[in-house]
Amino acid sequence: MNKIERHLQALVAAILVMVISGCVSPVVSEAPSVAAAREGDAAMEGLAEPSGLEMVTLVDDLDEPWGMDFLPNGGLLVTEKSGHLKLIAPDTFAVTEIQGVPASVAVGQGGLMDVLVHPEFGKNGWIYLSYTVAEGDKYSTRVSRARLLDGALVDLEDLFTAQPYFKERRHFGSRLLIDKGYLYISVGDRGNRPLAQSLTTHNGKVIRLTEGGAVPADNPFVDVDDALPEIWTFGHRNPQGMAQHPYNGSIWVAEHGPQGGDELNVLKRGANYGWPLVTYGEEYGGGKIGEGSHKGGTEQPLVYWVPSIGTGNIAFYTGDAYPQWIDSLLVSGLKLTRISRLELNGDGVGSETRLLANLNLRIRDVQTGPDGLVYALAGGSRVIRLQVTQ
Ligand SMILES: [Ca+2]
Repeated sequence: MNKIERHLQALVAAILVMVISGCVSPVVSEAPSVAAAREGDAAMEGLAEPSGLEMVTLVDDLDEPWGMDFLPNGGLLVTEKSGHLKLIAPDTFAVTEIQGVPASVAVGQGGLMDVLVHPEFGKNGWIYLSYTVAEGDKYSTRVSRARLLDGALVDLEDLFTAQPYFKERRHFGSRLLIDKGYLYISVGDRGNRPLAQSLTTHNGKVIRLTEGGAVPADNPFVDVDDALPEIWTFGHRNPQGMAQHPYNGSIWVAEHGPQGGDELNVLKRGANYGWPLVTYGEEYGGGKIGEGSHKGGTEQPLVYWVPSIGTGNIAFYTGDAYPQWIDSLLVSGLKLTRISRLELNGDGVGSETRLLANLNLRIRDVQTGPDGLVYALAGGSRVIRLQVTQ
């Protein structure tokens, strides 16, 4: 081999090393970080004892993630409030952006909010989104669906826009749920409290439509003059959590209350949940709201929190990855930075424990993955997973 050949051989080897190392560079730049998580009695002062739980951070560079849902293949769709829909791959946790997402506006508490994968996604490909839209300097909540195909949304259909639009930039609600072909949408009071008691607007309501966006003929107010026929329940403040009971099929809603007034409610057709006439809370900084805690014709919450935990989304846990949690409701806490675990007791709940209270992360959404593990959106940027270490 002459000198030129040796140089060529060295050059080829160097290029090969560069190409190979380029090809195998990891998709995830940092190993997932792990922190000890603790679980303890909800009423206890200070931190609980170590509980054999750990919190693994799978992704930590999202921009205010708000909602998430799993695809049948284990991929996780996550919304960012700024208007982006991300797909997190199973196993590698590589993040890609879904194309064709409808335009939303990120103002105050609004933006791109919930994402829901249709229960029969494998047959129809539908994804549902809730998001804030603007008309001049006023805002509302819209729900659309589209089919997810090759990393993009196609066949976009607008199903619902809450009426009317308001300048206020808070209390959008916006959780989505499908049950037996019906789509449920939670809408907040938008800061206009008295309208939660009016059947002529969508403020402070849970909406029920067919999954294609039509008004079902058996909705409770379809025959009431001036009432909006989409309304299923009313008297809600800012319902940001919704999940279906695994055994009796009822729909439970977590409602972000005023100071000391977060609620967990069980939806009943046509019922009034009381806001702002009835609440266990008070104005931020003190001051009475409404008429007290009870009133004829209004539903009592199943659970209320004093002080408020700042409820986000909720999820029933029926998996077996954490033996002590079988048959629990998990409630995200934004203000008290925890997941509250309520043991199911018949159609109600029993004792409450708190998870992750030692980690100081705001929890926006919580879901059970197809692997039976609990996932959450935490700290304004992370997807985390809870794992048992022992
Ligand atoms: Ca209430």
